[in-house]
Amino acid sequence: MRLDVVTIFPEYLEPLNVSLVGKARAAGRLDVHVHDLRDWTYDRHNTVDDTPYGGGPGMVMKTGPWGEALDDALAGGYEAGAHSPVLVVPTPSGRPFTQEMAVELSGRPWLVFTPARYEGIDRRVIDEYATRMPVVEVSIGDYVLAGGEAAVLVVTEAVARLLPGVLGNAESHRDDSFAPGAMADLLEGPVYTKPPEWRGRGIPDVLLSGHHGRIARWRRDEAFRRTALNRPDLIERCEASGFDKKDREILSILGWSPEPGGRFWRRPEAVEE
Ligand code: 6GU
Repeated sequence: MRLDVVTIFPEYLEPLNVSLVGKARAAGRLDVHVHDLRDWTYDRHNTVDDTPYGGGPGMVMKTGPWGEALDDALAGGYEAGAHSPVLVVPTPSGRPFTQEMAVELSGRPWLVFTPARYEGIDRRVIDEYATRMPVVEVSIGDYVLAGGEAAVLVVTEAVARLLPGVLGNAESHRDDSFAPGAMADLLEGPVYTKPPEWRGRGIPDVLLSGHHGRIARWRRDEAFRRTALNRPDLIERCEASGFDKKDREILSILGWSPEPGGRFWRRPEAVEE
């Protein structure tokens, strides 16, 4: 997979050299090209922004540098044999970034990121490239960052770990929270490793029992516990028909009841943890 990132803070993307993403690059699975937007400015101050038409606070990133930077980055990619780019535009006004989007993007050969600062990029730039390639505007959550670079790191890490051969073990993301299938729609429960006792704290007996059936059930119960506590919305949106008898038992203990519509709702008298 090829990645191009155009930014006014290339050094913000340094973490792409580290850890899993860095290894994916070293292994030749990821080909990353970071471009400094200011390389496409020609005035003494390397201006990339200007005041917004219609007035209002802040500054807007100018068409000129973005257009030339993207044209050159795209030309460079095509010359190197890349094809079928997707333009990924980080913005708090974008579609919420999900594991499903990460899976989709991980199947594409070429992602081009346009992290912006200030109030964002002149809309004509996005509209122009949308005539040439798919564009996805993504938000990584309901808060406002000072710029899109951190979002590029987030999206890249989520995508890179899904690339064949990067995580080493195809099983490793089958049980991911939010992965389609298996533990679908539940958060993962707690995990433990050696030593068996630490500061007077032991390991849940079941995990030392060697009884795979009971261990799987315990893990699923813990997943329900954590999901009910931290993400009740995930349980509310589940089809109750996907729950077995033991699932219903743990949900009842946690204060959830089946409702006629085929979902679960939380009884108001249920107390936290
Ligand atoms: Cl992608 N960019 C910015 N600036 N803020 C955000 C965001 C992106 N996602 C959530 N907040």
